[in-house]
Amino acid sequence: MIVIGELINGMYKDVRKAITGKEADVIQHLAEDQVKAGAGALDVNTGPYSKNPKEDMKWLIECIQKVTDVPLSIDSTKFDVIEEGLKLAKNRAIINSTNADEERMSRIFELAKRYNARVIGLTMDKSGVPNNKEKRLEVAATIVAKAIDYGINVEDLFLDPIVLPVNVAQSQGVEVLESIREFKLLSDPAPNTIVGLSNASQGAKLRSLVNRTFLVMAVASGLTAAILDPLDKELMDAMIAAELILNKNIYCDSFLDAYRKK
Ligand code: THG
Repeated sequence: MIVIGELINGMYKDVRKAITGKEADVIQHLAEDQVKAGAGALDVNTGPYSKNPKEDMKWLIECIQKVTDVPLSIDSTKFDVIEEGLKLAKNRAIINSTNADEERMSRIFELAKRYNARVIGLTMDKSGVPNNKEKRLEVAATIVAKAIDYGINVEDLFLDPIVLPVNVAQSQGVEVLESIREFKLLSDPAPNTIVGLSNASQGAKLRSLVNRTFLVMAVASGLTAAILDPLDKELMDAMIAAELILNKNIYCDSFLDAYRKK
């Protein structure tokens, strides 16, 4: 599993405050702590309130890269913000994200080619997020075909079925899990699959429990990457144990420590 730490996001109050006040140490601690906890990449999102997202993206990436070289997932809807991130990223970046809109796919896949980046493809189009797995699969197939047209390797593509909050869209959990299973059949080699895990528990009371149960079920469905909170130790333990049960790691009594020392 590729774990992408979600905590450097202007959606969080402390991050928003750090961006406004240029408190580099806050961002750097978040970067270091997430990597120490097992994140193999970091999502970077200036948040919905940023007045100058391009400048804020630059500042965030410069802060982060002073303390770690892990790949960055450049999380923005704006092309100029994404390109700014791609220019600055030292390591092979992940563009987060395109959707199935023709115009957006063209521009994002061109950027991915130019900067040798990987790409997350959200399975949504102009009519929004599908409410069943059939439609998600249809949209995913469109993204895979377009990526191949642009010469992107499918191994560098991450299909995201879009997790919705369980408290308002309870029927969508099973559609997402079945989508993960079926996206893998779209090409050989299979595309990666990814979820923004914490979406599942937004507005719910027992957030951590909902997140880790969803993650285990998604891992069992073949999920290969997740944007999540790596500082949630029980969540990471559950993920490691799920991969153990799926025979991805050799059992020993101290399997949690052994995984973390990898
Ligand atoms: N897919 C992809 N990228 C994504 C998402 C996705 N990026 C953003 C998001 N979804 C994943 N990241 C988060 C980060 C935080 C939260 C949820 C998803 C979150 N934040 C608290 C909340 O809204 O309740 C903020 C609380 C606070 O202010 O402290 O839950 O799906 N490709």
